This record gives sequence, structure tokens and C-alpha cells, in this order.
Amino acid sequence: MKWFCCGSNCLPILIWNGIGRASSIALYCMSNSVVFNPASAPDFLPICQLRELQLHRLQRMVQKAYERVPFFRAKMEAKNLTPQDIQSLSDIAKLPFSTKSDLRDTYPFGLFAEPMNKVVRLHASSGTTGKPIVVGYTKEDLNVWGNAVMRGMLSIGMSSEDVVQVSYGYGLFTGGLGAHAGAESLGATVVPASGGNTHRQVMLIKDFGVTAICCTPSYFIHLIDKAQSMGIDMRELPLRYGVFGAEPWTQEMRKYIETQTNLKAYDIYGLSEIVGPGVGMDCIHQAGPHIYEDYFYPEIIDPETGEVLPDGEQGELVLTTLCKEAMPMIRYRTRDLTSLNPEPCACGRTMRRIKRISSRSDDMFIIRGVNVFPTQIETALLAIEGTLPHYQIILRREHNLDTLEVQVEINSKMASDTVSEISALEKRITKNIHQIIGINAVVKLVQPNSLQRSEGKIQRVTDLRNLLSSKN
Ligand code: DLL
Repeated sequence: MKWFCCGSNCLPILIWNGIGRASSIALYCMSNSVVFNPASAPDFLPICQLRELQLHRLQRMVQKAYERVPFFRAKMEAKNLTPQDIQSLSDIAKLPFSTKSDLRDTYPFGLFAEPMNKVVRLHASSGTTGKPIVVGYTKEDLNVWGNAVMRGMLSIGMSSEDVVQVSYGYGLFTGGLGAHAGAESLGATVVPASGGNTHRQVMLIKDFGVTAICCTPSYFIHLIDKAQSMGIDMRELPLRYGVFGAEPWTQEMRKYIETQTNLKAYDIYGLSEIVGPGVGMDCIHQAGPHIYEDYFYPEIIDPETGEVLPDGEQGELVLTTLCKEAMPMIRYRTRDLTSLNPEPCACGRTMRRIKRISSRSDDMFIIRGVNVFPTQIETALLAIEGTLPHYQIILRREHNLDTLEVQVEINSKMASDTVSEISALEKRITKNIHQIIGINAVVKLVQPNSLQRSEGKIQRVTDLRNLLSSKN
């Protein structure tokens, strides 16, 4: 254990020497008089100590990846690098990037740095083709993950007094179990509702006196509508905290949610490849997610050139795990576009914040919290005879629920088929799409040559969802 002074914002606090665990001592952050738990102490590390800790962890992690993951070793050797070349944090820029396709190419376990008997959990997320990408966790990784989410929850004022409904999906998706771990580490009462069955969700919120909810922002809007149709005014319920993420949302959506309810809406960011939810989260000031930099090292790069950009500039977020055991990730290109804000936050946290994520540098879109690549739809379509590789994806929001329409051209032979044959074909495509992405699409077959052709990079997705304005 060490004592660190957290600068002018906080009283001296007790810092853990590894992965923070909640203890009973409560201390005060002077800047806003919020009681915080020593488990969130790393959030307040003085910058120089944070950078020291990051460098130490980075060196350890690169060494491990080099020794244990042939894929990383080969990539480093190709750049003539050894772990000894990492002498300062800025040396990270020498390291090669990792991408989603690296996970696909090493499917399923090729990036694991621990034997399977140390891997206690697997999760998976959409890849760019039919195969998912797989991520693994040791027991310690699960501790780190729960700890990161718990720190986010502490930072918005949640405590063991809260009743937390987790309405992110449980399963291979990281949302449900990630939020669950955070709330449980906090000592809160968890209601593991998972997604779906909206009527029951509203009933549970009301009957169990739920004070905090974790779900996608679009699903929460659906819950508000459902509650209204059940004659329940969300403003009269004890709900106070919304932990919303897994998809882009806007300041306008936040305002809408906050006027329809009594809760404050907080942004939680994360991705499976790094850990799941909890890479960063808004604090009580709702001024952009703080990245838990002692676990995840952030950089912003120019997505075209790969050059590292200074803090404040907009670019692609690149993340390096600093504590992950089962699957260390070096310089992972998230494709999420944002900027890093190093300005001191009123909460006193020294961890940099990211600007709300509103777009990506690839063509992945997110519908009802599920990541989808147009190529997955393409795979589903083209497995069926008679369809052409000309298709358009249209996203809409109807009654606050996202819908997916796929328009597909059929060949001229099919075009002369009977109505019932066409309808059977639509059903087969719908089923194929559902098998691959788990979402029901409305498939519309259209005449040959009726969809617009592109001369450059084709734009497959038309997003007509109005996230209550797309402004940030
Ligand atoms: O969506 C993890 C998560 C679950 C985060 C629950 C927050 C809450 P993936 O399925 O791998 O993991 O999707 C990761 O979702 O690269 C972003 O494009 C997008 N995303 C996640 N959180 C946010 C957010 C989970 N707060 C991808 N705002 C990421 C905008 C987000 N986009």
C-alpha cells in the first residue's frame, strides 16, 4: 500500500497497490463533496504517477504478449521490435496496431496469452463476416472488469443502497454480465432482467423500486413508452440513474430521457475486444466518459495515416489493455471517432475523458444494441439463389424501436415469378439474416437494376433514425 496525494482537488487518499477493491473507509473529494470509495481512488491519481503506472503495466503487458502470443511476436518482429524498445509511454507508437480482422484471422483463441484452464469466461461479438470475434477472461480479468464498471457507478453517486436493473442482454454480448459485475461489486441489489419482455421490465422497475437501470438508450426510450401505455408515469418512480451505452446517442436524447423521467442519463462506453462495458464512463458531471486509464491506455490516431494525434484532436480511438491477462490487446483500432479531453474535470478525476462517440470510421452500424456489418447481410443474401449483390439497408426508428429494412434486387428470371414465390423468397432471406445477426429484418425484393449504383465507395446503409437530432 502507498499513500498518494491527489493534488489540490482531494484529501490525501489511500491507494491500492493492484486492483482496487471496495473497503469501508469513505473519503471526500473536496471539489464537489461527493463521498467516494477508496475503490475509485485510482481515478484521482496525480498525472505523473498515473503515467508511471501506465508505463510499468505497458512494459509488462508487451513482454507477455511477445512471449506468449505468436501473432503479436510476429507483428513486432516484422517491425524489428522487442519489448525492450518500450522505454517510455510515447514508444507505444512504435508498436503495430491490432484490428478486428486480426481477431477473425486467429479465430477462435489465437490471441489468448493464457492456457484454457485459466480462461474462465468467453464472450463474442460480431465480426466482419459470418464468424464472431471471441474474447476470453481469466478470473483476474473479470475482477478488473467488474471493478471498472463499479468505479463508473461510484462516480455517478450510485452505492450499495441502489436497486439496479440490468436490461442489457445477458449471454455472449458483454453488456449484461459486465453491468451485472459492476453493480454486484458495488454491493447493490441486482435485478438481472436481460433484454426483452418490455411489459415485465416496466413491472419490475415499479414493483422492485428500481433506482438505477442499465440498458441501451434506445431501449430505455421504448421502456418509457411502454410505461406510458401501462398508465405508469416514470417520473413518479424512484429511478434516479440510467447507465446507457453500447450504441451512439446524443445530447438531445439525454435531454428527452431526463425530461420524461426523474433520472440522470449517463454514458458508458466499451467494446468486447477490450473488456466490454466500462472502458470509460461519465462521472456525475456528464461531461464525457472518463477512460479508466490505469487499465486501458487511449490514443487518438488519424484513421487514414495512423499517425498519433495530440489530445483534443478528433480521430480514431485506439486502446491498449494494461492489465488484461487472457487476451492482451495492443493498440486496438476501435474505429470509433472521438477526441481525448485532458482538461481537469470538476469531479477531480485525472483520467482523460472522451467526447461522446457519434460515428465510426468503418461501416458497422448498431441496431438494438447489436453490432452489424453490411457484409453479414450480404453473406445472408448471397447464400440464396436468385438474389443479386445489389442491396440497400435502411434503418428507421418506429415507435421508438429501431427497424431494419433490406432491399434486394432479384435476377430477371426471378422477377417473373409469382407473388407467392417472391414472398417465399423474402421469408427465406429474412430467416437467413436472422440466423446470422439475430434480428428480424423486413426484406423487400426489388426489380433488377432498380437500386442506385455507386461509382466510388458504396454507401450500403441509409440511417433514417433520428436520434432526436444527430447533433452532439
Ligand atoms: O457494446 C459493450 C457495451 C455494452 C458498452 C454495454 C456499453 C454498454 P460491442 O458489442 O463489442 O461492445 O460493441 C462495441 O459499440 O466500438 C462502439 O462503436 C459502440 N459503443 C459502445 N458504447 C458506446 C457508447 C459493447 N456509449 C461498439 N456510445 C463500440 C457510442 C458505443 N457507441
